[in-house]
Amino acid sequence: MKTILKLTTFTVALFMFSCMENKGKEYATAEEIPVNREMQAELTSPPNVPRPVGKRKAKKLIVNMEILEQESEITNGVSYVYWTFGGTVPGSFIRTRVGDEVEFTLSNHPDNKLPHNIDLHAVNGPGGGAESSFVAPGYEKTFSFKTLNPGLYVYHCATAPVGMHIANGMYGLILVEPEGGLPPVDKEYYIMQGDFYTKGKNGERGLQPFDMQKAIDEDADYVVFNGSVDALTGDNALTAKVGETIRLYVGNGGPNLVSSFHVIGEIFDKVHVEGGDMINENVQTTLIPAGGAAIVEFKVDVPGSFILVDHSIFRAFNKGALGMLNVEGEERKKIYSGEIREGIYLPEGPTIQAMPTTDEIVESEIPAKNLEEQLKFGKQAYNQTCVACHQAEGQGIANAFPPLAKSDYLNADVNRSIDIVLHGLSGEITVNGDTYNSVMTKQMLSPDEIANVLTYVYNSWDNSGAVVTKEMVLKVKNQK
Ligand code: HEC
Ligand SMILES: [Cu+2]
Repeated sequence: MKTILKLTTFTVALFMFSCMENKGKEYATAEEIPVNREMQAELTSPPNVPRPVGKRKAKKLIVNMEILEQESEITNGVSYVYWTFGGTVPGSFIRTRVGDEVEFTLSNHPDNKLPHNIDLHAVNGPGGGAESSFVAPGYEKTFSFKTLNPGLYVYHCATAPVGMHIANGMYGLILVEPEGGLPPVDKEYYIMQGDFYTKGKNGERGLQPFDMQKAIDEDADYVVFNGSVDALTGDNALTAKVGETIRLYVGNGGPNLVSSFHVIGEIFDKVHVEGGDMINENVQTTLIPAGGAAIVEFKVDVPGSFILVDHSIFRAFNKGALGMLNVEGEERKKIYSGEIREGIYLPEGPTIQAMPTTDEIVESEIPAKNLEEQLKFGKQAYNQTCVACHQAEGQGIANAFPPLAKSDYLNADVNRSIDIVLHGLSGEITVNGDTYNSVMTKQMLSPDEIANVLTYVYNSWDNSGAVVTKEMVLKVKNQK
């Protein structure tokens, strides 16, 4: 009796074991994975991604991609003719699984001027599909491929001059999920960096044509996420809630620059290095080659604004490679305290500290056209430079930074205010009855920007409504 029981247990265990063995090794190679039925692929515009593949079986996946050449803004007042896969830069996100048979149709809109094609790095075949997909305006081409390798892959146009087609925005990502799918997360987003080369300098207004020489010299005017400077800021910022897990599919279209992708205030719990199987953990900055990708994952632990950058940092703050992830939820002081105390620290004594002169600052390339624009640019400048001390509503901080809101000192003398922003201020002053004896360093702004920021200040928070022009700033500047 005892022996029989033992024997049965053994057989059951053996049976289960062989089943498990089978599950993982159902097919020796991805090529052997059969497909049954077909389905239309869901394509999405950045920063969105299609629904996860999960446990679905391999299928014949129909992808219809349309090429559109269209003009839109790269930043405020500057437009560019983008060449796109699906009407966006980067192009539509394609989500597949290993073993899918992708039937890809590339159509070139009749209004387009040029022939194009597509090279998908997820393809095993000549040109990644480029040779079979070369298509003139008003035509479409179909080819098919089987996804053999899981991973996150770049696709791009490969029509000569290849660099120009990529520089104009012809790139995107295709994800090939492994058998069984990727582990679930709370939020997924699609981000792709690209460098742009325009005839005019960064910020120069109007329709800017592509500049071949700058592209050859790798001298980018714009380095951006998702095709334009504001694609991931302000109302377009990514969002999440405290405690959520985030997965970012990050690609780099190039054409030239390598991205040092970093999220300020976060650590990547996991990085699928170069979009492949290797997972690195606890990463601060991950390199994403031109024509490459990475999957980064992290949990957001505290609320706040987390800034996505290319940590080649002038690209972030001067060329546009900056995005935002806004996280809402309860503070968690144990993880991050916020500011605990503040004091004034003046190691060099109460004199104005040495800073580069305003003459060394390049003129702002974007003079405001009218008062409305002056206020808009002025607000931007205020939030970049003045807000740290004078605070968001100009209320200042008691005993340290005088208020700009309803300030009698400010409203009494416009030229004096210009002088303060140009050259800094130290010594005792009285603002609205309170005395301050501190130091404001000279501000690193061009005459245009000083005019804008002061006009914004004078037209906010119950101030006098004075308008400051560049000429007024230059007059004060040249008096000294
Ligand atoms: C690093 C901190 C800091 C920054 C940044 C800063 N200020 Fe000030 N500001 C001060 C301090 C401190 C004083 C008072 C100096 C004193 O006590 O002599 C002051 C005084 C002033 C005053 C005169 C007093 C008043 O309240 O009316 C004006 C006007 C002013 N700042 C404008 C600006 C503007 C505009 C900007 C941005 C372009 C700016 N400040 C950026 C610290 C700063
Ligand atoms: Cu093209």
